[in-house]
Amino acid sequence: MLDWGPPSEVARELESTDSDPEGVGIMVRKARIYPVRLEAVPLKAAPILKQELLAVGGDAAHARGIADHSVASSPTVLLATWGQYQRLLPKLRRQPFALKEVADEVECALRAFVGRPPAELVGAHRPLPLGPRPRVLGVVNVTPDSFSDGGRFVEPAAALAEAERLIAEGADAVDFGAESTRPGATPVSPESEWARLEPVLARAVARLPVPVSVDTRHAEVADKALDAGADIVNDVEGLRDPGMRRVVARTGAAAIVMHMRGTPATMQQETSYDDVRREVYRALAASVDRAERDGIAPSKLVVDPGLGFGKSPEQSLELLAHIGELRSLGLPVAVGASRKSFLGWATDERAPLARVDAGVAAAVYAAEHGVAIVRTHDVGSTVKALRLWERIEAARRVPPASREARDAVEPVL
Ligand code: HH2
Repeated sequence: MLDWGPPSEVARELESTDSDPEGVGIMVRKARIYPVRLEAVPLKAAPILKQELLAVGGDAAHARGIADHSVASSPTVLLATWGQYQRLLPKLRRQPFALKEVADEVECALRAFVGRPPAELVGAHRPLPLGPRPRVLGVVNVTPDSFSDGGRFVEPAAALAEAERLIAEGADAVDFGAESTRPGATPVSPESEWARLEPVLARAVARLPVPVSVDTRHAEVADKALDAGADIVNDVEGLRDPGMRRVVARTGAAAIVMHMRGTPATMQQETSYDDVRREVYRALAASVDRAERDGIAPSKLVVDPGLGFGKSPEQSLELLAHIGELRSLGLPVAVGASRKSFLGWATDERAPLARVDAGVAAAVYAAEHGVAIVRTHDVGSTVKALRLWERIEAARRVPPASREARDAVEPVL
């Protein structure tokens, strides 16, 4: 049995048989199926799509109702190798019944498999370099009531010392928050939030050698923070407020668009989803659309599923399990699992500080699934785990010897 992952490992294994390099190149392309899900393929298009896939050696699953015309459209899962898609796409583009649009959608999904994340996230003042391992966003809560570190960093000097400690441990950026967004937290007015943040931020941007992010859902706080030198807005309300979108667009800040229904005060009454993965995906796509329409460049945006925000433990776990799917949105993905209650639920640990190991495991899982930014309180252990992950990845991605195999492991569209 062979336990291989990326195409480079497949190629080197095939090369080790002393097979002909051209043959290795061809076989590498056959070793992996790229599953693609389309949400609503029209009734007339679905059977043609299946036929065309079968003709190239792939397959497609759609609703039984397509056969007896009892549905108008169907979610469809396509199964094919890279080479099979290359033969399929030109054929679809010559067909009627919206199959050209289907081809475009498939191509966009395939891009998510092979596309590299941008080299950096350009903040309002400083860039945050991205990849090859996830960047670590260290958390400092300047609040009396945050769920895991509330009260520890209310004093500006303590907050700053914590930020410096996180950077010494390897944080690539620091996220300052001055309003707890845990379920049931008392909302804080923008004035009080800024009163907590201002003395910290002014010193932080002058002293810290990394980009500074501000965790706020209030446009006026974001505006003042960016003016004071912050680089990134981390908005748990996903840029829902047009005023927040205006601030981000005008200042050139980067923004983390997080998913949450309602507000921190109401979110736990909104945990009913038919299909949490798809609903979070669609909501994030809509938020990104709104942001782009309001003049925020895609290169400024990051998406985050908002684990624990109006989600049951099972739903948070499901979102984490499928976190890689969010890469289909074509943007870097961020995730924050550290110390959260769903980790406690999964590992039977009640105290947030007893969930550090589980948070590190979640970060490694996220890395494995292409996440670009991990938000955590526990920077030192997360960075060490991710460094090991990076070394393991590098060992899996040693390029094969022949040019043919090297070309095959980096499929292009
Ligand atoms: N989680 C929290 C706060 N902000 N931002 C993003 N992008 N993603 C998250 O998962 C996320 C977030 C909750 O953690 P914390 O800040 O420690 O708690 P509190 O809201 O109680 O201050």
